[in-house]
Amino acid sequence: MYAQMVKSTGAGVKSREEMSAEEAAFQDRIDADIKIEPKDWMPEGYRKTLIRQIGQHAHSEIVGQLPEGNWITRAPTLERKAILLAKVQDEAGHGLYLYAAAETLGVSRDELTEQLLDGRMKYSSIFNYPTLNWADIGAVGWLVDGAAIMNQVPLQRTSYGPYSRAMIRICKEESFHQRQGYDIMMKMAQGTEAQKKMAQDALNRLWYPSLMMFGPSDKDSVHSAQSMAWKIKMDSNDELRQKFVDQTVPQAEYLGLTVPDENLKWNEEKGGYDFSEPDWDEFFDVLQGNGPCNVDRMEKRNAAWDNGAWVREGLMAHAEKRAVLKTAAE
Ligand code: FAQ
Repeated sequence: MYAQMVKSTGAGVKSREEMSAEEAAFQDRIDADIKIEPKDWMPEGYRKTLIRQIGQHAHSEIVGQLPEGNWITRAPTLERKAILLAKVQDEAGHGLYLYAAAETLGVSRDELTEQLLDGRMKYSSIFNYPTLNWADIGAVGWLVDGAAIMNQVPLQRTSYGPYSRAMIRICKEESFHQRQGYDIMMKMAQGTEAQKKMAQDALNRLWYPSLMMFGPSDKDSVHSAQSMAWKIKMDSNDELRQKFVDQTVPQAEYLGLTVPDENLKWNEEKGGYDFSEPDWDEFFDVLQGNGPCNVDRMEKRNAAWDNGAWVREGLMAHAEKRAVLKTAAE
């Protein structure tokens, strides 16, 4: 029922000769790094790809509140609670900027939400994993926000103006999120033996799901070629995953924690680490709705939508009343 069953169909990238005059002019603007704005002409595929990616991204921010929201009432100190509350609120804000960016492409927030709730749209696989102990909240900030930033910093230069501008603000906030996560990990890693064990356990469980956030390996990424030609994506999935590993391994070493990968090794020649691929069968299984928390996440989102119906209806009735009064006054 809650499978994220949108089927991927990777179409080939058109050569210059195959493009219409409008498409060629559009590609020239992209190549010259001129931003595309909502009222500009754009190929239908560009519009659809943006709606899919921005919508998925917005849904990830909203569903992504659930694993951390789970710990607001159980944060170990008042200060940690206030920080976590602020972070979770930021994620809601990110969702709203992104839905607003998607709306400029002609799709409403309600339509996107309905597609999430009935399984036609995806959200990031990472949020189908549980947060079992307080160190997981540290690991989410450090690894999940860390992976999110790695992906989103280049997206500040993405070709679609409203998406690019939303990313600039989101990235600033994500940096704070990443640091608060690393700060929790520092405290845990320097704490008692039991706390250090919790930190290592969190890293063990969240390492590979974090690597999966960058998407399938390049050979299986159906959208990358076209999305990169349109500068909707700036780097390939594998390029970003490599950068994330290279940045994160020294941070784990500084914490005195061990990345759970026997094959992890510095490769002098490539100037980066060799590392084990995540289990891609598990990744695709999670996308099919079979992760540890898929059902729970979607039940919570459906309940929130249903329970909020009276607020939406009240706001609509109020807006209609105001419109009638305004017309009468004119
Ligand atoms: N999970 O051809 P590609 C965050 C799907 S924000 C689920 O490579 P693409 C903040 C993909 O949609 C995290 N599905 O696809 C936060 C496609 O299926 P479709 C979200 C995935 O789009 C932190 C199929 O696989 N960030 O965490 C995933 O070119 C803490 C084939 O894949 C963004 O969304 C996945 N991990 O590249 C919040 C960033 N990976 O649609 C709270 C923007 C792939 O054809 C707490 N998005 N798929 O049915 C992107 O950069 C891209 O969309 C990728 C995927 C890189 C995610």
